[in-house]
Amino acid sequence: MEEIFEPRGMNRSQDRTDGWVGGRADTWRGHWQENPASRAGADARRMVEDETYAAGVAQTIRDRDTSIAHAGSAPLASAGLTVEPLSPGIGVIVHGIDLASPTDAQVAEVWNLLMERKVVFFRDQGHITRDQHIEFGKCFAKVGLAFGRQQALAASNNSPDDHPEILKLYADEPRPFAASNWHSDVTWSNRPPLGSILLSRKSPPVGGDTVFVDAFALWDSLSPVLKEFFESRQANHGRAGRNEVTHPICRTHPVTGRQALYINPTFTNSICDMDPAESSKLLAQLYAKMYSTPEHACRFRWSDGSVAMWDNRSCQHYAVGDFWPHERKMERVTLLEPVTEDEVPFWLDAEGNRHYGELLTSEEEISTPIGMS
Ligand SMILES: O=C(O)CCC(=O)C(=O)O
Ligand SMILES: [Fe+2]
Repeated sequence: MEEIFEPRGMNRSQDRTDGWVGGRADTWRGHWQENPASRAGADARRMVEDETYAAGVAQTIRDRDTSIAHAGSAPLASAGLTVEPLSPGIGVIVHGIDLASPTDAQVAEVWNLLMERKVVFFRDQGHITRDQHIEFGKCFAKVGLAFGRQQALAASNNSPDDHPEILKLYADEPRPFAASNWHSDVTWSNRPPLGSILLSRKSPPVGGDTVFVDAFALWDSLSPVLKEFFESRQANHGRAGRNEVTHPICRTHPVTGRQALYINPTFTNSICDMDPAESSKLLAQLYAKMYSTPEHACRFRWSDGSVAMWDNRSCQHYAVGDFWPHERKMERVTLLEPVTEDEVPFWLDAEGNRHYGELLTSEEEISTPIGMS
């Protein structure tokens, strides 16, 4: 694997034996250039060699950050919204909206921000009812069941009887629970949801933050060799009690056309058509890199009534499990892809052809409940 996964080698001379290869596991010696490059969608190698090109990228980023820092564009302002970015690349808090009665202009701006920032947040929305939570979701897409297309639930997070669209994620002293593992939602399904809108009904006094990582940046910061190796390749995803499904490792976003790294340690079992031991080793190395790059992440501190709305196709998330024994009560509405062909993740090749994982064979597979696992 060494030839495609090239460690940075910072500590090579120290003869380390723990497998750690530098400040963080890396795939490319030019890593120090990768963040500006990925934020601007730029070619990091060219930035090293071509000063004019690098200056142009710098100016693009300067302009973008200035507009983010100054609360955005004229359309945002005319919709009555202001924004507060959580990090340069991902996450923004949107102020000036009441989720119980958003205007059309606000819905349009929130959608644009979601595409650009991958996750948007709102504060002080604890007054909205479950019906209003669902209605807000319907402003953007079809609202699914608790797991999108899949409706069955684990005992710990049953939907309220009268609201099958709401996924309850409740935790307290006798019922510890946190989704403290990196994932994109429901990749064990053939048709993972577009995104989710998560509302805090009760937040712990401290702890229980949620961290989001930019999956476009994760893809962009792979070495060219690794990118070529992964384009057109699939990975197996699964969950106990279900058949495995396959998804492209490089996923093209159906709206922005950008490419995202679409594997996660929670549901991805292996890389297709690879020796299992080699696949495990490569995935472990990738995860070490993906989740040790704070530059690609943002962290959200919850309070009662806070809301996170994320694009499941362009980011992953992790609920920090440090709040026990406090109560933490979250309710989620799950958004479905609006177009049937977009419901199955795909990779778009240079000729414009879409490559899907294994397509569904029957309607039944979509709605078959998962076991209580
Ligand atoms: O509890 C959280 O912060 C996130 C839970 C989660 O993973 C989800 O709602 O998909
Ligand atoms: Fe999740």
